[in-house]
Amino acid sequence: MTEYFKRIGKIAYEGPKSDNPLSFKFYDAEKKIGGKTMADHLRFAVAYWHSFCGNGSDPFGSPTQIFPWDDQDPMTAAKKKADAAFEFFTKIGAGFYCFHDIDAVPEGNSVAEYEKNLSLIAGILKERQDDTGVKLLWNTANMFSNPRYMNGAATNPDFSVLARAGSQVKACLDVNVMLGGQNYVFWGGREGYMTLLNTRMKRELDHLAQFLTMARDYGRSIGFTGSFLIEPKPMEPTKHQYDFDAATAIGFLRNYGLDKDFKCNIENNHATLAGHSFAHDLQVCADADMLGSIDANEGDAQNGWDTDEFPTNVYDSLEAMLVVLRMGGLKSGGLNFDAKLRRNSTDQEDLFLAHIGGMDTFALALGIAYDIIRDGKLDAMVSKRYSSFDNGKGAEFEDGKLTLTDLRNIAAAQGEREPDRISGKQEMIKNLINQYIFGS
Ligand code: XLS
Ligand code: NI
Ligand code: NI
Repeated sequence: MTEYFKRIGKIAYEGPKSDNPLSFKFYDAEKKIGGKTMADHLRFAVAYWHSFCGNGSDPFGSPTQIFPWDDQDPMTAAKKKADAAFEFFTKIGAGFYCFHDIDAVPEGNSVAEYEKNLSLIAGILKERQDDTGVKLLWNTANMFSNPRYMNGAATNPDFSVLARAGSQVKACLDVNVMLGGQNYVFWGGREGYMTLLNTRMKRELDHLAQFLTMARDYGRSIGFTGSFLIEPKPMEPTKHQYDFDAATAIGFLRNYGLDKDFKCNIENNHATLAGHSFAHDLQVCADADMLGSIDANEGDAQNGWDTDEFPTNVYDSLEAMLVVLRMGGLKSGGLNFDAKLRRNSTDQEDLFLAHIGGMDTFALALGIAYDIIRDGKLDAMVSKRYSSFDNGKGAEFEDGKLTLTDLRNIAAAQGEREPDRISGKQEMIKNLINQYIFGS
């Protein structure tokens, strides 16, 4: 088989003192943290689209990347790309991957041709999965790039476009089951509106829910047992997207009775675009038992769009891992790098360096988060803040045993005495976190 990443071998753990840029400094796949290997905690997944399709073009310039698997014939290119992808997954040591239908195959000129292309390449992906042990974390249908989706897919005001979207989801679910996919994702890039003046919002949301219900029913009927995942994002490309943030998506799913089968796939840079932190959206999901998986990337503080950079921010990743560990781990989700190389990162090794950086960052974050939780100092400080609800009248309030009049009487019994001012200890807590990060 052709080797595409020629001068690069399997990336090994060499420790923090290594001078070799093509080695892990912190990610030691088999090292156990709290009885579980780092690989099992972190469940890294490579994104087919950014890694093997992202050609570096932007609104101001043409492609900058040269892919050795490119070919005049699109199906030959798709086959070579699949081989290159699995070579990469194996060399970087990621246990999972994710893809959109049209990342992997040419769309063709009809539904029938699309289905044929998809099932042919899926057969190759299955063979490579079996050869390498790499698994499918999730797949999805790209229902945003083709011009037919310019007014939306499941929320398109034209039924024939909605039906076409349905044909893609059906084929993608078939492929998912065939590949043993653990989740199935919906990211609604065009499910929203550009102006309310031409939009019936309620009707579009009803359609979206109906469409998702049909996908759920079809998936379950062919043996898909994993989670369906909604990936919230507030905007871009559409001005306003219906899955604005985690809280909005969860409310929508509950409203339409979809919350038993659907969870969220949370992306760092989407949460920040919605005006939240990454940890905020993760915590909203964890509290609702709706955190399915994570698109791990980071944005740029100066930019108002989805820059999809590889994560190197240990602090953000640490806050994310605190949420993940406290909810008992990622379960069947994973950490997918929905992150791309910069336009001017054009050396072949750059794709490796980017993933190494992201994996090392989350490995560091995992270790620190584990220590913080095990030591219990932070938790003790936070628990103390709420201790007035642990017994006495506070506990009666939590148990629903008090009335508003009771609250009045309890407050009145204090006479002129104001409640104590109790410090939130934010400075102490942040200093403590820095001690964990930099103190060892
Ligand atoms: C775009 C999204 C996309 C999804 C998959 O902003 O993050 O890449 O993850 O369609
Ligand atoms: Ni994104
Ligand atoms: Ni994403």
